Amino acid sequence: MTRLTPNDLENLLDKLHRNEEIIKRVTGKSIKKICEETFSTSHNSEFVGIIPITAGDGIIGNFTASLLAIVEHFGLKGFVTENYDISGYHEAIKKKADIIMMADDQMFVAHNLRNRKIATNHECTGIVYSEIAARYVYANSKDILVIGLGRVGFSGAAHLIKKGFNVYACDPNSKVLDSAVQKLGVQKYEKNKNKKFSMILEATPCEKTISSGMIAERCLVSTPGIPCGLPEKVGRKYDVDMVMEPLYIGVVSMLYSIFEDNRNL
Ligand code: 0TF
Repeated sequence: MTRLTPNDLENLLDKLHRNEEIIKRVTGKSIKKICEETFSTSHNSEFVGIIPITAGDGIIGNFTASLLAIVEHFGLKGFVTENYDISGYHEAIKKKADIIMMADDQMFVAHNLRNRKIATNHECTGIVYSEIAARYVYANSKDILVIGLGRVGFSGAAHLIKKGFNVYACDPNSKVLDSAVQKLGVQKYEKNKNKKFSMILEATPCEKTISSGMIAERCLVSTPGIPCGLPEKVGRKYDVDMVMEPLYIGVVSMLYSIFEDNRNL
């Protein structure tokens, strides 16, 4: 997992609006609608407490402020606690937060205290970016490529298999790849077979993971990966559609995954 930097979080609202537009164009739906449909939940005026955490490499400038901006962007009220860590948790409960959000270097969670649901960023990021890829309006088949089978890629691949897609996957670690073949039923992507994809989920912390040989005539790359795995030159040459954003999309997915079920409403 790449640790975000304050730089990644600069102009977050611009990136957010740009990606919201791209998502609408390439899937026909808003990110909120996609999350509502994926998790069958909707929000209910939850009050969100966000706690800065000093463990490990410590506070990331702008991280908790960006989370608050995201929460407020879609109409919820929230606050960043003045205190850090356990004292921050105590403060959030005292201020009657319904949802707690906090992250250290290993884990980023959202916990809904009303219904006890808990979300992890890596799982929800995998789910939402794979959903976006899977909804590509110009897709020419149900074949989809997942690059990188870490926590995000694995979660995305599992979600796509559940949805009935033909998932091809690659990972530099052959044990990880073999395990996903066994556990999930993904197929190994073999470079020499010259198979091209119109939907790609890229979930690695590496550059240049996507080569021109993988890309179909119309192609969507859906990626939370920082840095970007699609070389700029390749992206331009093939006019690839790309959804890529550092925080917002994964956080919306976390929130929807813990909101109240709306199936019985
Ligand atoms: O940087 C990360 C993750 C975020 C994934 C977003 N898709 N790559 N995690 C570290 C967060 C540390 C936050 C810090 N403890 C704080 O400011 O509270």
